Amino acid sequence: MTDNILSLEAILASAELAQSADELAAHSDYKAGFAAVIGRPNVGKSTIMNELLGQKLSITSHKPQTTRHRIHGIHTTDTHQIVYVDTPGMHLGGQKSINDYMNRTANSAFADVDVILFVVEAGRWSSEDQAVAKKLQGSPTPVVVLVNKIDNFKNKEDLFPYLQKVAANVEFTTLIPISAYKRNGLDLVEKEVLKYLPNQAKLFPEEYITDRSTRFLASEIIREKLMRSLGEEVPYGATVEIEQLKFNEDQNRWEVNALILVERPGQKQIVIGNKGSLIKEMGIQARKDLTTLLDGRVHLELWVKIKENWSDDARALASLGYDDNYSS
Ligand SMILES: Nc1nc2c(ncn2[C@@H]2O[C@H](COP(=O)(O)OP(=O)(O)OP(=O)(O)O)[C@@H](O)[C@H]2O)c(=O)[nH]1
Ligand SMILES: [Mg+2]
Repeated sequence: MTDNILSLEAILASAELAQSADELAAHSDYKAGFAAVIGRPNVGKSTIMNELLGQKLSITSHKPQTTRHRIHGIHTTDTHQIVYVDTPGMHLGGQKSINDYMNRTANSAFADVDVILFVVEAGRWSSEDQAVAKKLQGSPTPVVVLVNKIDNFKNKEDLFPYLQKVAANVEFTTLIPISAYKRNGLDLVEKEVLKYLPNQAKLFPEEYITDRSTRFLASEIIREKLMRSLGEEVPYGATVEIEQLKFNEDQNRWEVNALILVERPGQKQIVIGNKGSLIKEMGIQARKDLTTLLDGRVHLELWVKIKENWSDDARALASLGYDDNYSS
């Protein structure tokens, strides 16, 4: 017996095992996993993810179909790591390749997550919400419904008929009314998500906030300014490609060259604006956010080019980063 204890001590004294024993202890109640944020366009998915992360990662605008790619937002604490998966809004209209890409991307985000956050907009239930609800029927993954934008209801009791309608149409485990704007209910969301995460070690190093590259985030910042500044039609025909992103030691600044691709000459003119006024304004806005992203001075050059029909051409899409198997 004494012999056994001694040999156990000897084994634990070996550096390798002692370390793994430590690790085991540290991870035994650590939780980590994925929470997909899904729903139709414009319900506030990206705003919610940003607020849950406590920082702006995913771009937002009042126009539907702002998010075009899947993007991970990683929230790490001493006790858990939640990887939120922001997704493009699932939509019914739009027959172009880019619409297929966006819907496919959103659909594939359901797979292999620990919990689904289905976002709807307080007071609005459309055929697109219904289509998402239908997809979730019989889901083996738990579904939490987030009824967002409750700040639009002064009298919260007026919400009840809507909540009942949602309850009649969606199979869910929990429904949480929230306002991303006012940060109401977000702590409840995090608590709810944690219920479904398995005990396991971190999935990403703790300093990671996303799985996406700086280049990708830079192009998204510029695209956000297009979504926010342009009228109804044009932003859907526009995409952004970063041609150069490098730090210039001599000038002590980042140099970012980006191409805004549009589909028609008329769109190019709109993006440029009267005597270049619109592109200049968008550049000022984008540079501000890029300065935060890159944590340094930024020199930004924007160019507009026509690439006909890029949004309905599968090969052009893939070459522009609309790729199902993106690597960064
Ligand atoms: N009143 C109100 N508006 C909100 C709230 N959350 C988001 N919004 C607004 O709703 C609009 C859409 O927000 P997004 O976060 O871009 O929505 P989304 O679901 O990611 O949209 P897509 O990317 O197009 O699918 C923006 O104008 C937001 O400012 C909220 O809690 N209250
Ligand atoms: Mg979005």
